[in-house]
Amino acid sequence: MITLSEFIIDRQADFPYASGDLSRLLQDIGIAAKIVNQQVNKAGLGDILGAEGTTNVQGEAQQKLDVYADEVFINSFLRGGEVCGIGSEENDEYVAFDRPLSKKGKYVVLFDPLDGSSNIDVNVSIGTIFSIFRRTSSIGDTANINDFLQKGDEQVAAGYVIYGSSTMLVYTTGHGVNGFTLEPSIGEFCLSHPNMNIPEDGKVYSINEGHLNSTSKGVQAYVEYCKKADASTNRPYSARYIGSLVADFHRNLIKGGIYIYPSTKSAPNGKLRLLYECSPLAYLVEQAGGIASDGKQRVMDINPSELHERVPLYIGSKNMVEKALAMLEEHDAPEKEVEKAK
Ligand code: P6P
Repeated sequence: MITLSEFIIDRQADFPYASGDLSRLLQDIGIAAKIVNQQVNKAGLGDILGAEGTTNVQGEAQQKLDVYADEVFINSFLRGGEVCGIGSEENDEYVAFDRPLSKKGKYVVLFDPLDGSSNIDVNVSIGTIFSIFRRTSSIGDTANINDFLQKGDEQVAAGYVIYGSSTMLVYTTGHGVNGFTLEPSIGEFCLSHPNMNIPEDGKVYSINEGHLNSTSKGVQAYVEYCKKADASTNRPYSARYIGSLVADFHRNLIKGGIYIYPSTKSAPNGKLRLLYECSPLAYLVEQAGGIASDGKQRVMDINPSELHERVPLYIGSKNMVEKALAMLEEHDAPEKEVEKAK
């Protein structure tokens, strides 16, 4: 049984110039995840349920567990010293740490402390998503916005924690994807899913069909394609939509599938945030052999312009995402829009 800490140290050799800072940062994330897991596991018991009575920058009611998870991860990064600043769904602005030790930190972390938090009160799996960049500002200076507005290709590590029937931490540092399951009896994440690869095909499509009438013709055509019987292409697919991105992504990573959060009339850029949801999951899925697109371009190619920027997301099995993108191209091409305008 290999623990997360042992694995991280072993893999440090993948980076000849590694000083151990990234290794320590990844271990800090593992510790924070165990602390959050403690509370998630008993959310129904304490008074930690229910909204904190505040709203985040997205205007979404903040659940107490959201705020708690945000604080746990921030404190872990502050204590570790490897991080000079953070961006989080629960904080309107980025936070530049002003401790002298933190100003020497080489990395910034963007994270969604508890994605899918509306599911907390109904006991559905939720997750933490994180993305790690090397800072672009000088070591010793105070972090600035440019440290955070980096495109996905610049990530040095990315991953998620899923608090589900078991608690898992899945991450990549650019050398494949590995999954660790929390062994409660020893309080350690143990390697359970080495070298994860997403099947090129799957039988599951994940999209909120309640929004379908406000999506493009291409999205509607792809969903109809998913439902049409054709044994030669494994269809009809099964619809699975948990309302928790990490849970839908994790299932599709293991079994194959596609997750779509498209542009809609009310949300032209979709709902999901580029920097701490789409970009880290795009890094993971590409490392696992899959594809992540905003419908027009590779998610990892997008140059962010603001911290909480939203983008549409098509992510999962290579052949399924390629088919979806082809149907967007066929039905939503700009010249089609010109025809409509006539
Ligand atoms: P909708 C949760 O709020 C989240 O960010 C993702 O975890 C989830 O997949 C999606 O939004 C659900 O959004 O609009 O379908 O309820």
